[in-house]
Amino acid sequence: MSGLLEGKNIVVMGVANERSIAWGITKSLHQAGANLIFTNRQERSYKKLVKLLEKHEIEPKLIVSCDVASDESINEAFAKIKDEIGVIHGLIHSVAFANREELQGEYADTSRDGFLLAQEISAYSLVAVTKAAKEIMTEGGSIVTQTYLGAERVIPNYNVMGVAKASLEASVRYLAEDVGKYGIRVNAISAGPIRTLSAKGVSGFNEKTHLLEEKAPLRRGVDQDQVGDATLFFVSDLSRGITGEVLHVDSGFHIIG
Ligand code: NDP
Ligand code: N5H
Repeated sequence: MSGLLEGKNIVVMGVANERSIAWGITKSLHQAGANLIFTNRQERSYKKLVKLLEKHEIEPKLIVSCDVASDESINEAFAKIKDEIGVIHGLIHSVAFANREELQGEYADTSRDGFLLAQEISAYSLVAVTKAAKEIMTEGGSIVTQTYLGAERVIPNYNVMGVAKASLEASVRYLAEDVGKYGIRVNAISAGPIRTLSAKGVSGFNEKTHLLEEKAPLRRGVDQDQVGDATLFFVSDLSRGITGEVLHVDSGFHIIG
């Protein structure tokens, strides 16, 4: 796979630590020869990222701060990427947030603010970054986001995030139509449960991983590296005929009734 992304500039959003899905993606893209640009929200994530890159001897092209809750922050981040890098060829969106107390109990109890927050950070953010990224994807490109089965089915506790992911998946289709004429593709990976910082402490996570090991066709869980390689496929020209798609990387769990 080495050389598949040689000379391509790819922006990766959402590395919080070594367990992040975005870190699995980073390793796959790096092995394929990509030049990597990173964005973080929290200082803590920035520090973790710098250490991880050193440990794995990956030289980042640029690391910029970006809080997707703010248009100003997104605009500043992409202006800096434009100034220092110029053209980009790919964007990895691996960002989501909902209030922890709304990821349990009844969806019907979701607050107005909690609903809007989950939509803003987990779904609208893809629209906002696509808008910014398309301006510097002048040679065509590929945008990849991360979703979960809870967008398609009612999965206990996923609640407000399930509705946000449904909105994210619909956005993938609408955005794919908009930017297709510029040679830009937009796709999503729907990963099975992976133990990350976000997943920490949320109710029902352990049962979900056991369910995959018992019921999925492949009878095993999913890891960050599998999502990384599937994302590499979407970023690379190997997937040049595919856009507006949601690809399940879940040991086949979603086909089981
Ligand atoms: P992580 O906790 O590792 O990553 C979540 C990231 O979201 C963090 O890097 C965090 O940045 C970022 N983030 C949150 N709010 C903002 C914001 N306002 N602006 C910018 N960045 C923000 O968890 P995962 O790797 O699990 O999550 C990545 C994606 O994968 C999410 O979309 C998640 O829904 C999806 N997913 C996860 C699955 C799983 O089982 N883990 C399964 C299917 C999909 P910071 O740390 O700087 O705050
Ligand atoms: C059915 C399940 C289990 C229940 C639902 C979990 C949903 C998790 C998604 C969101 C993104 C988690 C979240 O926002 C946590 C925050 O409230 C608290 N955490 C933080 O603030 C940490 C420090 C930062 C880094 O996190 C973020 N997000 O910024 C779903 C699981 C089986 C699969 C899963 C875990 C899916 C998913 O979308 O992540």
